[in-house]
Amino acid sequence: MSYAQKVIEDLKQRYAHETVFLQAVQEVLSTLQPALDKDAKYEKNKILERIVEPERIISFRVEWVDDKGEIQINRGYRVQYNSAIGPYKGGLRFHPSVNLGVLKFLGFEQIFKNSLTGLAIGGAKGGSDFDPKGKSENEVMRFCQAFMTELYRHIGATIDVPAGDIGVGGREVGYMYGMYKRLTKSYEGVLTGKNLLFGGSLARTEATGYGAVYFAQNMLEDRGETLEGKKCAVSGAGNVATYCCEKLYHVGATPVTVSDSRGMIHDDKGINVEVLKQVKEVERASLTRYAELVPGATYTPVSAYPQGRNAVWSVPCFAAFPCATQNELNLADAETLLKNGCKCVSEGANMPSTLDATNAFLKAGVAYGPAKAANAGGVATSQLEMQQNAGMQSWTFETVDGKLKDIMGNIFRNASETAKEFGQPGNLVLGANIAGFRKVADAMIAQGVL
Ligand code: NDP
Ligand code: 2IT
Repeated sequence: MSYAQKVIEDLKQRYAHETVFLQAVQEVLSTLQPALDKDAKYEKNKILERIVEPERIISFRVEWVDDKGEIQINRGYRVQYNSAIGPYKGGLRFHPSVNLGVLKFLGFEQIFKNSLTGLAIGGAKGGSDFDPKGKSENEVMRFCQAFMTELYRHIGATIDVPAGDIGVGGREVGYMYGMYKRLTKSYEGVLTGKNLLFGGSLARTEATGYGAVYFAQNMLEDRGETLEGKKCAVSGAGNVATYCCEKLYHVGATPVTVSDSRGMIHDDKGINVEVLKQVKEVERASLTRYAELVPGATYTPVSAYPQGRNAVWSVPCFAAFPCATQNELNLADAETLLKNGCKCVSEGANMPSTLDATNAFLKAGVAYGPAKAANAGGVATSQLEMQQNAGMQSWTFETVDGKLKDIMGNIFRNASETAKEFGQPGNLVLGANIAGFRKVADAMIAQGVL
């Protein structure tokens, strides 16, 4: 059994119930063996056994009082996974499905993603099983404040810098920032994705979605293709999906779908981004509202999806941008996309494709940008926000967007060249994993056994 396989088997015993965590580890470790074979130092230093264990897990109770005066209890977490190359960095997710296994998967991915950005940021993730849906503005504020009354002890501008993820956007970051400041007296860049009024960066809101499109452009350019004039399928209707759609128009492509947890919108004329923003960012409504506002757009509820399948991926497209959540694209979806002529997949969400779907894309040889490379623009721009905060500066939109574009190009080239180095040109899964891993592993070795 290979070194990587031994570590995977051991983890399966220890964390049998953390299925998405095991999936993420398997996805990374199963591609690392060529790098491990090339240099014995990784096994000798037990890097895999060390890198799969978080440096620290903080788990806490969050109590708050709802509008009816009833006491509510949620669970809060921060997984400080790896600080070899910089302060812990990664988002906070508020969603009822959050548990430690989900956050370990996200934190583990974040280590390699952050390394790939080329910036000095370690890997972390956190969040809560709090469900922001259906909560009043005051309830969201009280929850965010209660969450921060514990989290503040563990974070800081040079220690650990959280940001948004599913269920956490500018509003939540603002409430958490306010409470951090009140508790610590410190006005510092402790969170990213902040409002522009108190240290936020221009282009951070747009960065993940824009970055996923820049990544697709890099992959396609390398193959002599372009997004111009092409139909694209986008899933999700949140931060990443919205700005992915916006950027697709900028580059001359047409996004024809968006989706949320209740259903999908399909419109061959193209998704109306202004209406989408109104429905999701302002009204915080379901996509049925979008269908009311845009004549000609069709709404398909989740209950009408084909068994176990996501209807978004049955819409013929040249490029697919999964921007909702993990495991939203399975093998059958991948086969449908390929059958319909899909030539490019750029992952805005974290681990949206199942392992067999990923392998189907690789086997078909289409341009496939795995999440940790394709969606790294969000966290990279968070680090640009940290740079601006540390230097007490605010850069223009064009400056930040220009840096984002350069970073996405560098990530593509790094992953692509690493894939070639290991004899698998075009396999950006292997390329991104090995490139991200080597930097962190080498830093860990240089810092000794801690
Ligand atoms: P948002 O909360 O803004 O939006 C999430 C979207 O995905 C919503 O439309 C939501 O629908 C949908 N969704 C969530 N869970 C499910 C589910 N189980 N099934 C179907 N749809 C679902 O989050 P983001 O846009 O920020 O995040 C989307 C993805 O991108 C996540 O995987 C996140 O980890 C990843 N990501 C985010 C980054 C960022 O900067 N924000 C950076 C890098 C990656 P509904 O509203 O109905 O719940
Ligand atoms: O998954 C991710 O990279 C994010 N949610 C963004 C993290 C960040 O710190 O900006």
